[in-house]
Amino acid sequence: MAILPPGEGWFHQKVAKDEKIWMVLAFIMSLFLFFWMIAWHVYAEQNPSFTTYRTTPEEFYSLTEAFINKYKVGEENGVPVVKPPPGSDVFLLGRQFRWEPVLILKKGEEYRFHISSLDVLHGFSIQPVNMNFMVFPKYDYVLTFKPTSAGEYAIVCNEFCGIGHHMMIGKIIVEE
Ligand SMILES: [Cu+2]
Repeated sequence: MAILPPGEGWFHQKVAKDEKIWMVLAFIMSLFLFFWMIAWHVYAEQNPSFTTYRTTPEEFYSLTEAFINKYKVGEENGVPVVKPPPGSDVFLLGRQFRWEPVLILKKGEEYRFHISSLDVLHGFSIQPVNMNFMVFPKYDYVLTFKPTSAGEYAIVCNEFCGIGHHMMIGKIIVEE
């Protein structure tokens, strides 16, 4: 409720000229932002197209475990290091507070990534290329991934997920 009620017949009063100008400006601005919302997806290459499927933390965990056991080549600070063959399905799991496994990929080859969370919402961010995806529990986030330059990339979590959030750093190694 307003402090003072508006005067009689306010609904039928004419809109003032400056108010009309602001309405038009706001409309143009929202169209401009709406256009960039779509264009940014294409030009910025930071949020690639993906599909999501329903899963459960248990199911995704067992799929990741099977994937790790199949292609494991070593371990780094207690995190398994996995080298899947080009073209294969790759499982990457986010949980409080780590990403697993560490992946070794081949430059210029395509992989089908599956990303999900075991517990809460995490943010998947590859640095320094700055690609960002949201990682939800119960959703299998699937996208085609093709590394185009060799090197070591860090995966940081960019959604605050708890007390150890700042330590949640994973790794992708791209070989020539
Ligand atoms: Cu996190």
